[in-house]
Amino acid sequence: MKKVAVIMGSDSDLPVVEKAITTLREYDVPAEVHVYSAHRTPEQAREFALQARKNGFGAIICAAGKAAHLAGAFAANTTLPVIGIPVKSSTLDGMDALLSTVQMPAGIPVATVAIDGAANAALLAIEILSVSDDALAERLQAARAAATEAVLAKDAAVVAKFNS
Ligand code: RP5
Repeated sequence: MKKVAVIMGSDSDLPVVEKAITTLREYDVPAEVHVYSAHRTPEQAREFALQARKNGFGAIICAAGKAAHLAGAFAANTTLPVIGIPVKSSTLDGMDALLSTVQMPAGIPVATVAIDGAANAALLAIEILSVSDDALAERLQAARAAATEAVLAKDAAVVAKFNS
């Protein structure tokens, strides 16, 4: 199976990023985690992105806050799918990171999830890998079915309490 890279701009992003790591582990998807910064370690970030496909990665998750150029910098140096997590780490509540991550110029896409949306970033990476992995696709489908059952049980509880 291809690996997923989980990159964060600072270790201060880890409380948010951990949810992506645990989600990938729930699906037994191999992940490699790093702190690389578009601004503080641009050479290391570039080198990792340039080598990522050759090194067996199938998707790259990049989490960063403030002037969040990490996902865009990775996308500039690879044609692997790059998923951006804007992190709420400033006085602007993550809007700065959201706009910095999502507003990419045509030709260099970044699939941006919600502010602090680490679980969805991991699930999107898993969905990308599942295109060529039927077992992974089945596990995703089973999780969706379980989530549907959970909501229907909650509906039944409120119906019983308020509608009878
Ligand atoms: C961004 O600046 C990082 O991704 C982090 O969200 C933010 C603050 O970084 P630290 O100053 O806590 O290292 O580059």
